[in-house]
Amino acid sequence: MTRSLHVGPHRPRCNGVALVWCALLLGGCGARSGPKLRDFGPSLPADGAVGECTGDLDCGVLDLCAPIHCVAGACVASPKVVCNDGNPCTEDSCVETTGQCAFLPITHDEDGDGHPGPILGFAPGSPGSCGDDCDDTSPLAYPGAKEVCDGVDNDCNGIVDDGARYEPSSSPAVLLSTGASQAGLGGIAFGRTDFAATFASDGTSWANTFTTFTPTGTITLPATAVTHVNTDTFTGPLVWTGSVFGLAWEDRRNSDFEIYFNRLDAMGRKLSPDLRVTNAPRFSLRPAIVWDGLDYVVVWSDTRDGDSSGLIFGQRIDSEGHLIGQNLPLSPSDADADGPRLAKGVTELGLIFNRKGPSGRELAFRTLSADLTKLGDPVVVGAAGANSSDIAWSGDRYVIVWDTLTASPGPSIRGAAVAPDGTVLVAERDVTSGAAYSRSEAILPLGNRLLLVWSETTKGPYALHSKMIGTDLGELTPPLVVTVSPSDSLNPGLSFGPTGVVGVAFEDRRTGTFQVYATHLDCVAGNTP
Ligand SMILES: [Ca+2]
Ligand SMILES: [Ca+2]
Ligand SMILES: [Ca+2]
Repeated sequence: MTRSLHVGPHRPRCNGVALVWCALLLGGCGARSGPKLRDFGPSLPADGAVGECTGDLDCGVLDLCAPIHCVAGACVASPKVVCNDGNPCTEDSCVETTGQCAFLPITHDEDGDGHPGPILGFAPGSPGSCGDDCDDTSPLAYPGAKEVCDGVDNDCNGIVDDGARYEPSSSPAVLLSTGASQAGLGGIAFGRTDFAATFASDGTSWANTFTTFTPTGTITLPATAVTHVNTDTFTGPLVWTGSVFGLAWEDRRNSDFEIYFNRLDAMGRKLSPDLRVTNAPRFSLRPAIVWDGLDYVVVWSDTRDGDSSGLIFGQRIDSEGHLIGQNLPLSPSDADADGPRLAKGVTELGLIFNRKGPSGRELAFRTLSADLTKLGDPVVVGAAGANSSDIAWSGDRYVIVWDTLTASPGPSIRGAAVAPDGTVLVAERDVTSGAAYSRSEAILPLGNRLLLVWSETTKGPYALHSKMIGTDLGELTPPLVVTVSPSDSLNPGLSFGPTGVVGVAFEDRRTGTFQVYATHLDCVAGNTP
C-alpha cells in the first residue's frame, strides 16, 4: 500500500495546537513528503485533529481506509476502517481507493465444483482446513457425491472406486510418437476431456513433445513440439491442476542442461514463456512434479556441486507460473543422489531418491514440508541394487515400488511402505514374483489399495503386466498381461481417466526403435478386498 501527500498550492499550514502533528505528518513544515499516516493512528489526539486546512486535499491524498477530512479548518482523522469478517478462511483487507472491505478466500476451488480444496497440512474438511474437497482436480469428487467407477474418490470417503479393480483392455495400443525416429516417455495425465502425454521425440534433434488422445485411443492433438529451440530438449512429467497442465523438463538451450517449466491449457497451448527453473553449473536433469493444490513443486537431480556429487534440488512455482523463492537442496550433500520421485501426502510431501549406499545404490525416503524447508530424516527403504522407482500416497501411508539392477535386472519388483513420520510400516519385500527379470514400474493409489503396472520377462520380450495390491503390498488380484508385442514394452506411466479408464503410456520397440504408445485398463466393479 503506498500513498503520497498533496503537494499543490494548498499545502497545509502548520500552526497552533496541531503543529506537532502537522510537522510529523509532513516531515516538517514545507516538506514535500512525510512518514506514513498509518503510523500515527494509535496516538492521535482525542479530537483527531491533525492540521489546519481549507479543504480535504490539504489533508493529503485520500486513503479511504484511513480518511482525513478537513473539518472547520482542521484536518481530522476519521477512524480507520476495520475489516474483519471473523472468518479464518478469508484474508481481510481494506481497499484504499474505495474504503470497502475485501474478504478473499485463502483456498481455491480449482475444479469449479463449489468445494475448495484444503490448506496443505490439513485433511479435507478438518477444522481449520478451509476446504472440504478431497480432490480439487476433479469436479466429480466432493462430499456427498455418488461413488462411481471413474478413478475418483467421488464421495470423499478416502477410497477410490470402492471395491473395483482395473483390468487390461483388449484394444490394440496406439502410437503416440508419430513422426519420431525414436522417442521416450515423459508423462501422462488426464485433462478436462482427454489424456495428454509428453515424450522426447528424436528428429533432427530431441524435442519435448505433447499430444492428446481420447480414452479409447483417438489422437485429438497430434504430436506437437512444446519447445522451439535449436538444440536438444528432453522431456519430463506433467500434472493436471483441474484447469491447466503443468510440465517440467530439461533442455540445453543454455549449453548445459537446465530445468524448465511451463503451463499448457487443455488444448496444449502455452500460457507463458518457458520458465527457467535452474541456473547452475553442470547438469540439472530428470524432473518430477506434483501439484499440491496451490502451487507446483518440482524436484530434480543436480550436479552443480561437481560431476560426482549428485544432489536433489526442489523449487516451488506458483499457480501463475512464477518461481517462489529459490532452488532448495533436498538431499544430504554426501549422498550422490539421483532419480527423485515425489508424492503429495495430506500434511506434507514424500520424496524418494536413489543414492550411494555402503554396498551399492540404495533408495531413500524423506518427508518435505510444503515450503520445502523442513526435511524429515532420510530413511533407507530399498537396500543395495535399488534402481528406478515410483511413490504414491495411499490412505495413510506412502507406498514405494522399485526395480533392482546389479549385473542384470532383478527378478521382481520390490516395495515398502512408510508413514508420514518416517516409520517403516512395511519393510522391503517382493511385490511381484515368478519372472526372470523385472524392470520399470508405476503405481496409482486408490486409498485402501493400488494399481501396479510393471514390465517383466521370463523368456521372450519384456511385457507390461498389471495387478491390484494392498497398502501392505500384498497381492489382491492375480497378474494380467497388458501388452502383447513382439518386442520389449517398458517404462509405463499411468493416469486415471473418466468412466473407469486408466490410461497407460509406455515405450515399445516393435518397429525397431523405441516409440511411445498408449493403451488402457478398464474398471471392473466388484469386491476387491
Ligand atoms: Ca473443488
Ligand atoms: Ca469413495
Ligand atoms: Ca469413483
